[in-house]
Order: sequence, then C-alpha cells, then structure tokens
Amino acid sequence: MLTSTSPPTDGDYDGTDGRWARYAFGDGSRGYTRNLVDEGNGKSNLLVLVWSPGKGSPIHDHGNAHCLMKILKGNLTETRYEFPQHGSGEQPLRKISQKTYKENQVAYMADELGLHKVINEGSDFAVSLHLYTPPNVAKGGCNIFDEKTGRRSHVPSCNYYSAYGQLLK
Ligand code: 2CO
Ligand code: FE2
Repeated sequence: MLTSTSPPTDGDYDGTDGRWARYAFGDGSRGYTRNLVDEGNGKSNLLVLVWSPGKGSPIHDHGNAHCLMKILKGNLTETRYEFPQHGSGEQPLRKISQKTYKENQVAYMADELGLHKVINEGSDFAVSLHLYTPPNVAKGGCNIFDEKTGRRSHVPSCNYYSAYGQLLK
C-alpha cells in the first residue's frame, strides 16, 4: 500500500548489481555520453549516461516529456532555471535551485519544472540511468539555452554514443 505522497528518493532497480556496466561507455573528450539501452516498444527511451569528471551538459529542455534520472555511480549536480518566456527578449536565465544527487537517488524533470544543466563535479566518471517518456527528444531533438541571454538553439538530434551495448560510429 502507498502510504506516502512524497517524491521518490529511490527506484526499484538496484544499481549495485552492476548490470548497467555494459552500456556505460565513457569519453573524457565529451561532457557526457548517451547510451541507448531500450526503446520501450516506441513508448519510451531508457539511456545510460556517462558523465566525464569536471564536465556536464549545456542548459536544455526535455521536449515536453517526463524525465526520470537515477544515479548509478558518483554524484551529479543539477542546476534548474525558469523556462524563458517566448518574446521576453534577451535576459539571463533565472536560477531556481541547485541540488547534488548521490548514488541511488532519483530526480524527476519536465519542462513544467523549467530547464536544467547537469554537471559531474567529481574526479571520476559518474553514471546515471534516464527514462524518457514519450520519446520526444529521440524523435525531435531538444533545445539548448544560453545562460546569459536566454537564447535557445535547437539540437535536431541528441545522438547516441552506443546502442544496445555496441559503440556507434
Ligand atoms: N536530458 C539530458 C539528455 O538526455 C541529460 S540531463 O538529465 O535529464 O541528454
Ligand atoms: Fe536533462
């Protein structure tokens, strides 16, 4: 029986079994790699992301989809910003919050909650498991945003570094 309405801090998948390792291709020359695990019969996207030490993502949106992120290894620091209004001109993005997630913690993100960037402030690679549904970003890409001007640029395809455990060229 559900006795709590508070957000999840843990998911059912226990990452300590290490079964994610075959999807976790790191590349220190990039901020992070996106590794496809499963396409959920076209309804979702399950990815393993590998975050290079001291690096991270640009500020981005999530294509009007739900995003769940569970930390499998290391810590990740998420900074959230208000979603800029169309036509509001050039203004710096307004920071809402900053939080560091530790191993096994789960974060939820969606466009309703704003934009975010994710940074690995640790000195080793960090790994996270991401579930996106519907798989809008895989189909239509996403937008990245300039922190100082709020200006957006569309990224037509957010590429995979590997799929089903095989490196892609
Ligand atoms: N959304 C980013 C991506 O799919 C990762 S940050 O966590 O939501 O590349
Ligand atoms: Fe994200």
